[in-house]
Amino acid sequence: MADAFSLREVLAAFQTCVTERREVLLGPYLSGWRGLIRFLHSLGAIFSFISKDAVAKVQIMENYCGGEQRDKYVSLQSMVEYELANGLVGVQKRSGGPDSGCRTVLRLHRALRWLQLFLEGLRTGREDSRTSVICTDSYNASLATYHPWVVRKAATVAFCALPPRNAFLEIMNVGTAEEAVAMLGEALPYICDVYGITQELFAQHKLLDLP
Ligand code: 1PW
Repeated sequence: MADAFSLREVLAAFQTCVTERREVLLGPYLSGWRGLIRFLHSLGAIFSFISKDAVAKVQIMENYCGGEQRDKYVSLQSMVEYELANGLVGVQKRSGGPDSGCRTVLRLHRALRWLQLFLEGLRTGREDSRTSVICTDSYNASLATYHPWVVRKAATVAFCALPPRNAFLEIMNVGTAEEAVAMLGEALPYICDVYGITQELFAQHKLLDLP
């Protein structure tokens, strides 16, 4: 099965995001997200409300990347510079205008932190640890802060449907559970790196609280 879906390729996309000049390229960033969304779909319909929002956010960004100003949306750095210089980033509450790239990426960025904590928990967890607990803990330590009660509730219910740790590692399609753990050990530093660069960029420009 040459085209079998594997989380290895998805995580590798985050590896190719970062340039020598420490810029984060939007192309591979979004293709990484597309892969994660495919993976979420494979977990079943119960995750569709989670993937739906991610799909919408990725779509907004793909429109920018393919639109008239596409040369401004090559990297996160060029996007931030362009949107700030042109007053496209709303710092007051959402105006009803189009969602900026900055506020949209901020949502994906926060979700990436969750993914990072979750995969790290999975990697270092004991064989008999519960995936749903790892997922809930990592969610509560990250993304949950930004979600209203109903979303938190629905997410926590969905997490209960996650398969046990070893079965989860196997659906990642990387090989045995041990091989999947080894792959996570290689791939996670790249996700950390992308997260860290983005966090610093957004902090520098005071964009971490965009409505
Ligand atoms: C197996 C783990 C995979 C992790 C994939 C991460 C997907 C993250 C999507 C979470 C979406 C939860 C429901 C939607 C909430 C939105 O209100 C919220 N979006 C996010 C990404 O947090 C905020 O977006 P908004 O309303 O300010 O446009």
